[in-house]
Amino acid sequence: DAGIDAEDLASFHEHLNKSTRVLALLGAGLSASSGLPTFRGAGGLWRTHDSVSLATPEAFNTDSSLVWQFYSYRRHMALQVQPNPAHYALAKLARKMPGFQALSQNVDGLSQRADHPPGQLQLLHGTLFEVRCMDRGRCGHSETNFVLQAKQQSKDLDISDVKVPLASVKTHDLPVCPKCKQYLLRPGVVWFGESLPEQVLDNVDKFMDAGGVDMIMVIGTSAKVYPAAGYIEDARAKGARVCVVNMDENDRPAGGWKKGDWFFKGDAATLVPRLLE
Ligand code: BJW
Repeated sequence: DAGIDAEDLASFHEHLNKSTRVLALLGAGLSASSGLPTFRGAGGLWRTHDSVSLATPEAFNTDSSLVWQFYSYRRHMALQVQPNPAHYALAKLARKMPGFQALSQNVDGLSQRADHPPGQLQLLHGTLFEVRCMDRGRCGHSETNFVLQAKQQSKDLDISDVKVPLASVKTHDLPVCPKCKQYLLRPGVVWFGESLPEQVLDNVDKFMDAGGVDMIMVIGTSAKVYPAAGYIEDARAKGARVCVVNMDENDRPAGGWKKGDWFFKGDAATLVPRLLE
């Protein structure tokens, strides 16, 4: 049985069955088998651009047209694909265990579409399907929006392919805030150097302060981005055992492996439902 050692699986199940307070830190690898690319490693390039370098306020300020086309493409792709069995298994665990919280770094909306209870899903890095005014301080407009695209962008072209020419979208054709009618709209995601949503940070802090943590599952994330990755150590400090599900054994938690950790190597979409069945 690829990726699953029978003894590890048995000891994981035994521990899960005794657990009442469980966290899952989710990353792009969870949605990989749905067909969405990850950030780092193979597939982390969008055209010639490193996806991580487009996810910054500096990139937006320098080339808002390029960054809007990147996000329009990602919004479109995320709506095209379907949640996979891992999203559904996590949603099911949430319904069964009130003390389960998923801390998702993903912005693709797939956990929501798998009916993960919203109160048990903390969107650490926001969502592609909220857009908000660049003028956060004064205007502050934000809205849920599934249809907005950068103008002139054809949905039928695969603009992630560098051979497909990128339309030249002028800044004045980019989506403008409908409230102040002055500043551009931007995707409601968290870029490097920006704070995570305050309410989300509060929710996680409250969970951590409410008692011990039995286990943290670390699923499909390189665990390199903070503060998200720091929740692994925070959970350990609360007594949690760590279970990593990843294609790559080198993507281990900062601080390395500890006694009692589990590592299940392989595709999250296959492994997570087996672990949670
Ligand atoms: C599979 C699989 C399959 C593949 N099955 N597995 C402390 C120390 C050092 C730096 C900092 C620090 N605290 C803060 C910072 C600065 C910075 C940071 O962390 N930098 C580090 C990179 C060094 N953090 C921030 O700026 C954060 N803000 C903040 O802290 O504010 C306060 C502050 C500011 C400045 C200084 C100090 C404090 C904000 C971070 C925002 C991250 N935003 C992004 C973009 C979101 C929008 C968008 O989607 O475009 O979030 S970056 C990108 O990385 C995205 C992801 O959510 C995030 C994590 O990536 P993830 O999910 O782990 O993906 P990958 O690709 O890295 O990994 C995929 C994994 O899946 C791999 O392991 C594969 O093997 C695996 N895999 N297929 C299972 N089928």
